[in-house]
Amino acid sequence: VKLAEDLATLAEFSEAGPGVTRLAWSPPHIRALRWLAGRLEEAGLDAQLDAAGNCVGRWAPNGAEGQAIGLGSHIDSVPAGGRFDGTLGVLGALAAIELLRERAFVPTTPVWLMSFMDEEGTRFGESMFGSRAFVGEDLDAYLSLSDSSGATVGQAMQDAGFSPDDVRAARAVAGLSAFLELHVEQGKVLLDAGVDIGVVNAIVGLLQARVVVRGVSDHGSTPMPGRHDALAAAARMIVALRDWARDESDMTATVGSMEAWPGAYNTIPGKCSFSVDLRVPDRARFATLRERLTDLVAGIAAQETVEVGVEITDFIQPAELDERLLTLIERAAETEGASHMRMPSGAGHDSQVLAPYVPTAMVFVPSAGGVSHSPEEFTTPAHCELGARVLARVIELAQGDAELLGPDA
Ligand code: HGY
Ligand code: MN
Ligand code: MN
Repeated sequence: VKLAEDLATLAEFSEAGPGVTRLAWSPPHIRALRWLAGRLEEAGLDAQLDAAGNCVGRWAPNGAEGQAIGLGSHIDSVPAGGRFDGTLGVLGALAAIELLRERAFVPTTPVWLMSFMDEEGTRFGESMFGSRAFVGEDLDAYLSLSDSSGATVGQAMQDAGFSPDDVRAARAVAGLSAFLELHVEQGKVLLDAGVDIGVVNAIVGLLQARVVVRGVSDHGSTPMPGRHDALAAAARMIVALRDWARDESDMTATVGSMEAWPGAYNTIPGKCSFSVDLRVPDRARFATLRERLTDLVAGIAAQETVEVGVEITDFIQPAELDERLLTLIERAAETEGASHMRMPSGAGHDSQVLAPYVPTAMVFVPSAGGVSHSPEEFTTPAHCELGARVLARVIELAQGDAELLGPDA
């Protein structure tokens, strides 16, 4: 299979600068999607870009019909990201299909391969646009989000030749009997355990927010008592969020960006805003995050005599993944002689959008050093190929599982 070559080719579609920068709807991303569609056609799939900018390939050899087994992930990246996050799930799925074709394996049901638009959400502040369109979520509000240049999602779509009015046409999840996503782990669990394959049984819930603190701008010589310092208050909130997550065993809290106004060295900031990314694996605690975040920042705001507002920008439920598929993945790994272990995903994925609509599971392969969202991101060619081989085995095994393949298999 040409997986290593395809990964290298795809990595070339990027803005200039370190790592891979292929943001949603950007010219490098659209060029990459068009290259991908061509590559899927070359592999014998019927490929097109749907109304939400998803690249969807359909493999239905010998007129295979009924609900399809879906494979896929995303090929948009974070700024200065790596060359494996998302792309391995898309190109590994392609390699799996090419492996099956080499073995003259003919599935009784179709196999679809999706590359979902804007999984990362870093350009417009909300993630998983393409997979949300694929399951039929209402994206009207999403279309009016804007990026740092002021361009809205709708305008970015039009610039790329897509119509925001057609997004609903991308709904196609009913065509799937199962969905599988191969992904680099983006952590060190497999590395530390010396295990080749992660059988992902749960995905964390993601709460993302923007916190705005308002104080009073004033001269840097203002006496300390009686200041209303928005930046100092925000700093306390950020450390309190970190300490909260530290005190919980499996929670993460990340503040990735912050701005202060007016931003002069000799002026007390009257306004400060920062991003918040909170994650827990279980629904019960996920349901409490919004209120606990609001209480935490309100308490500090009161002590600091400033005002605070919290805007939730992303709220994606944790997902429990499908037991039957997990068992198939374990058997597939064993067929390939690979060690495997069950584990949750600390990163968010399109799979958690699909999981409420169709049996879904994920396969992890190790990340070197656990590093991701960085030009240093790396997974060995052997692990990349193993991931593809495991997907191919799951497709073979699933064919025998009439129950899994849906009623009309
Ligand atoms: O943020 C995440 O976990 C994913 O990489 N979008
Ligand atoms: Mn990512
Ligand atoms: Mn990803």
